[in-house]
Amino acid sequence: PFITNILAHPLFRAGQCHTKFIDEAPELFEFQEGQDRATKVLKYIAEIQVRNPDSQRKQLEIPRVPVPSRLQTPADGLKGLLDAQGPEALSKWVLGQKKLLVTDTTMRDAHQSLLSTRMRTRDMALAAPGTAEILKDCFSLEVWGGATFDVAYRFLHESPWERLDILRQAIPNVPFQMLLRGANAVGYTNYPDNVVRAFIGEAARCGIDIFRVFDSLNWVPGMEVAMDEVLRQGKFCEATLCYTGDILDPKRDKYTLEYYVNLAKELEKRGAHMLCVKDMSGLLKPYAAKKLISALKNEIGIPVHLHTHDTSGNQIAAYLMAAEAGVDVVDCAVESMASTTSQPSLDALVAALKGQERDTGFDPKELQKLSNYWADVRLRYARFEAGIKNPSADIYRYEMPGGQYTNLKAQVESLGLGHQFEAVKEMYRSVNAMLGDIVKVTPSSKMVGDLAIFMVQNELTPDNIVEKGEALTFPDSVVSYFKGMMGQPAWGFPEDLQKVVLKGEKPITCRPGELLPQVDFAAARKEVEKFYPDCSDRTVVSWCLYPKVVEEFCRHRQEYGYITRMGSHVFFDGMALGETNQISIEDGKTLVIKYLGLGDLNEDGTRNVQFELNGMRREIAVADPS
Ligand code: 3PY
Ligand code: ZN
Repeated sequence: PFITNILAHPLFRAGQCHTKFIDEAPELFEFQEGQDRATKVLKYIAEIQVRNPDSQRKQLEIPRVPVPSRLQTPADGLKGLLDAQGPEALSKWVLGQKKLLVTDTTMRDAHQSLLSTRMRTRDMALAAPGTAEILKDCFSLEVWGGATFDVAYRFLHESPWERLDILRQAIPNVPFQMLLRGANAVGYTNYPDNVVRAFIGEAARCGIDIFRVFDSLNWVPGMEVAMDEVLRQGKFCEATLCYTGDILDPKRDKYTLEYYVNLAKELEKRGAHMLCVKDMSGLLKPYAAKKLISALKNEIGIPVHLHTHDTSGNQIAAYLMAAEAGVDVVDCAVESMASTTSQPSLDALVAALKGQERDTGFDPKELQKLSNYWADVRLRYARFEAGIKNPSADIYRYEMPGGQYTNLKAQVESLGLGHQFEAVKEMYRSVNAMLGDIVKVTPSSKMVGDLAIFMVQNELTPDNIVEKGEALTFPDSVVSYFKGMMGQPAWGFPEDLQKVVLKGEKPITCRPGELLPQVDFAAARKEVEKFYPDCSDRTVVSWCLYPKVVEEFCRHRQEYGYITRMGSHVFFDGMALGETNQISIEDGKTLVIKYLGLGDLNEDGTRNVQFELNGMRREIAVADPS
């Protein structure tokens, strides 16, 4: 291969090789393996090139805003305290603080809610050193969990575990937080207990410090195993009550102040180090926040962490009210990734509290650097924006989680029902009423959305669904809900509808984990090794959660190589004519790729795509779909 490389080298072919030729051309030593890896990456780009004509391609990467740098060793943050003294000590420390503490959600919920979860690890990694410095005083950074786990594999062709490794290494000083859907882990259905435990164990080993555990119906048994495992791992357990309804509205008599206080007490009793009030739809109005947080601070002894989405535009006000009522921590995002369906702006909160009793202590000028960086990154993800440009107080009517509010339109459009979007939103509301007013958050919110779409598609109404539904097969999520596989709603199921959906199948009333057979991990590993030899334990756990998605990810990696560090404009759009890019495929190994153009169509339907790879011309033939 060495001789082949010499013969193919442009300097050799141009007769320009002198005595130092070999020293100055390290690419001569790239033998088969390196060539193969480079070819895979070229193939990935070539396939994008043939799908989109060159004339439509955006030009070179938008100039990147310089990434804020950090000092050699990042300044101390709370991670040191947590590691040295444990979760109880952190919980106590929080209670002793006067300032309002903050969790930054930019790398998880903010892009999940604004950009369909599509933020790539590369763009986070570039922000990480600056984040370690500028956000060193955060209570935590929410960087993992929720929908980011499967979307990383499914759409970004990257490993969520590697993302965690990279961020952990760059940000060793601030606690990392993840969102865990209780028995649904990071999926949409309950998993066997040993899978939930194995997943938490791996996440803890890979760097998650704080686990925010919730159940999509506020059903405590649905959180039981996850909470127990977090505690067993010696990690910080943030148990969650999901807020729905309106405690200020006397006509909403299910989700009352008493309901929430009782739930909070139960979670405290079960060993939580902190309580999260998860206002996933942004329904906690400012005066309700004051009332709820005051009551919780009076009734429980653990700190209270408030999470919300600013869909209505009211939520900085809600945070200020909550701060007055003594809330300990609130969730915010860097301002260029904040507001509307995302979290309230960190920059705005910092300014609002400057010089006040609960001053957060952040430096607005430093925060601006991060905001500039994320504003620039966000431009690259414009295609994933839902076009929500203004606050929407109609969220109080629809009660939809931030991410779902952003995504539902695209989901409805993809089914050819775009013209019925308003009808689907109204139906979402009717479905909630028909089900007896349930908590709506992943996965119960997805089920309500699926059922609303299904009802619009099939011209069903709450009045005729029991009669007309006999002849219909309901969506999987709806069947799973009525079977009890998402847990038990506090006020039960509507029985007549349950019968129609289940068509003779018997629902369960116990924890699904009690019935699901435990997974045999050795057997699971054998299955994964059929398509991915020498896989890690964490890949096996991922496969137990998402078998098809993980198999496809592994196959994609075998076919297209390691593309996690490729620039996002190349990853999504390919390269402009004449553009040169450096793409790292491992530490110390960078490919220099120049795109030269498309060649003619071959007889077999493939088209040659022309590149220069590390100075040498390369043509890659890929199927041309046109
Ligand atoms: C998730 O479960 O992904 C959520 O963000 C719910 O709010
Ligand atoms: Zn959220």
